[in-house]
Amino acid sequence: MADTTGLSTPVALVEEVYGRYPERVAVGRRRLGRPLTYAEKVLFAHAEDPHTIGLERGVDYADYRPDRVAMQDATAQMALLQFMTAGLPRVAVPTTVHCDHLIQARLGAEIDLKNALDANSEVYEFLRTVSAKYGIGFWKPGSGIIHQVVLEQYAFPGGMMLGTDSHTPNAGGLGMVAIGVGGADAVDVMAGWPFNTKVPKVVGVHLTGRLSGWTAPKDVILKVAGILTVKGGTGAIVEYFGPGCESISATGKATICNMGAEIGATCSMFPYDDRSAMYLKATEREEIADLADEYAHHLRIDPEVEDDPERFYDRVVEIDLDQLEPHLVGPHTPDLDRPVSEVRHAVEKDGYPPEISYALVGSCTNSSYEDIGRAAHVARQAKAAGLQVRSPLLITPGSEQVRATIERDGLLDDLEAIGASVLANACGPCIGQWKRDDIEMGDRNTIVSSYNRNFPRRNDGNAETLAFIGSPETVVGMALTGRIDIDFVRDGVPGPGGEAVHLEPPVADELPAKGFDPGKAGFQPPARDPGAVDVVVQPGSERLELLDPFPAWDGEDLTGLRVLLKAVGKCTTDHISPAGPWLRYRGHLTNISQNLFTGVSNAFADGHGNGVDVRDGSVKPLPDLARGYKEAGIDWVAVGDENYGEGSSREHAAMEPRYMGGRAIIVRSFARIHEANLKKQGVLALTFADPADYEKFRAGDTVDVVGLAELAPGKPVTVVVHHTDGSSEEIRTTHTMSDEHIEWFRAGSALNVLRQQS
Ligand code: MIC
Ligand code: SF4
Repeated sequence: MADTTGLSTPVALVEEVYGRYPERVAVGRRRLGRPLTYAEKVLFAHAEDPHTIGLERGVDYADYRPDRVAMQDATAQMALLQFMTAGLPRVAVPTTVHCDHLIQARLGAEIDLKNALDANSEVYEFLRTVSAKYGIGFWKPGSGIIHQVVLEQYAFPGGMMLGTDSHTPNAGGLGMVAIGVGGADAVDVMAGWPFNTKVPKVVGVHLTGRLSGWTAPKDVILKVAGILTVKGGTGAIVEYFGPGCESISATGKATICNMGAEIGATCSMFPYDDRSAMYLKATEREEIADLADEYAHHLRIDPEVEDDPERFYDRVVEIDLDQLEPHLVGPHTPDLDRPVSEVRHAVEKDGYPPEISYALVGSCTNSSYEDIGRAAHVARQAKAAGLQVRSPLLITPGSEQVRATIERDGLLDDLEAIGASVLANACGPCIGQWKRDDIEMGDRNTIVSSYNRNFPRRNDGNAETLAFIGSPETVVGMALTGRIDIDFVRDGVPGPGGEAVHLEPPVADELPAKGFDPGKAGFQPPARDPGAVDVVVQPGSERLELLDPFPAWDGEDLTGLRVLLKAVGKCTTDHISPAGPWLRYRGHLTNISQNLFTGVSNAFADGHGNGVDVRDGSVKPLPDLARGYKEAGIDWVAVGDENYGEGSSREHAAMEPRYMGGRAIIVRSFARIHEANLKKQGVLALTFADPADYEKFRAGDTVDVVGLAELAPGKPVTVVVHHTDGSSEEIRTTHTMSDEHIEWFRAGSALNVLRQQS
């Protein structure tokens, strides 16, 4: 066990997993009576029991045994606070913690990292000591963004992992089923329990042609997002197949899988191929590549599926890479896509400010050696033509290894030579950890990034910043023109004397010819003597707080609940529990609850984050209103629209409502991770049987949720809405609770059940 939390996934573990494939795949084919998709093979190989596991996609719940868990610092705090209360001596599966989210971008890599170390020392020390004590590998601040580090060190074809971050599917670039979850799901697996989830549907994306020219892997997922929309992947694994796959590098595939989070997919994945083998070798995992070669026929779809995909996938999307153009999506949602060549029409039609105030390259999605190499190739050409960026350009390398290597190979110099600045190897502006001094709040402005999310306020806290997303080379091209409405590919970049400079399509090595330079060591293995490690949570700390169990259900129907809010339009986790400055309180439930619903637009009150106190009609910030109700012993519900809880895996968006007296969230539809998180925390996650019933909720209503003694899987739940005029209406809602989930509701939370049993 001891070596399982080292710098890579041990070959013995990979061998053990592959050893299961022949028999498990045969069982799967026999039970389903048909050939298998690649995702199904990986799932059968990781099923708790392949002989009895439910088979019906999108319907049955099933238990799986993931090979690994990874957590980033902003979610690990709450996950580990929960794990600690389970009273176990160490984690049951290889687990790592990565410090990446808490570093604020402001003045450049070195100084920002130093400031983060000062500002977050208490939290880092907590994570370091908990990791040391419980057998967890710890990656220090500055070592890189979780998903990039996982891809470089731990991901392997045909494996399965969980990560407490929605972009965990990045590891699908190496053929892994890598699923983003809330902390409580990760805690189950760390405690030795299986991961319970709905058997996913499988969407096939058939790639033909070859990527070439200015078209990048990012454009594949931007296109897919446009086709499937932010809801289209919900409950599904998106599996790429077809001859086009081999034209994409392993890190390019990771980009595509990473951003599959934006269409709500459970995860995305590519089959194992030569490009995966090259990447494994370049990252010093030759033995894993050799093993994968041996099992290669299992690490891809069955040929019959490839020949007749419509029969075996729930949906098939066709993309011809030869026809694919560079895309730009946004603002405000990642599925508003159009080719770069058409952006000028969108600017004319929708009045987006065409000048770019900032251009940003990096994030876990697009910060590989190849990404930076292609961006640097554009920069070299620009420099040769006497160009400098017309908009400030910020670069965040994905990992210390990428940073050290691009520095050694001169790629950073190329970018700096046209005016780019380099930030720390961390999330930075992608998660609102960005201190901008160039605009005032409320200033309308346009930014372009190679990131993955673009919800309002996401990057700089300003709702008037319009964020567009494209590939790294598109972002650099646009930084050179300084405008989104110039098609730099066709029309060129205005040169110093006004003439158009035509840039060649970017070309770069996908892997460093001289090998990776690991840079500064950032890994701390678990302690040899865990008993000697003290984990400190200071009483009175504003950053960390030990958790009190949520109260168990009292066996009564929930009656007289207030409607705290009715969310209008998009309600992502960034609306429910914003990040940015609030990342400071991710380990302190009481303090972070002060941000509850502050980004939501509520049908009952103007502005953002306001609600009406029905006791006196006053308008208050929603967190204050919720707290006021809580203190008065008044429980409440929240009502939401489609895809409620889209976005992040942060379980704070479920724990905060629970902690503040929210008993049920009633919506038109949920995003997967958020629904799972609500159930884990003992909140009733209810969906309108008739979506039109959303309209029935009015200001001042009270709500009863009845028949709870008979709560059962598949059985609708009745909600009674009492209006202020004395009338009432009955509404039918559905839920996806299994017997186990109902047990969590009764016990008060999943953690309470774990505590009772361990
Ligand atoms: C994000 O991109 O929103 C985050 C920050 O990485 C989150 C996790 C978090 O909120 O801590 C995610 O995507 O899961
Ligand atoms: Fe970090 Fe942004 Fe990636 Fe989330 S999406 S892990 S905040 S870089």
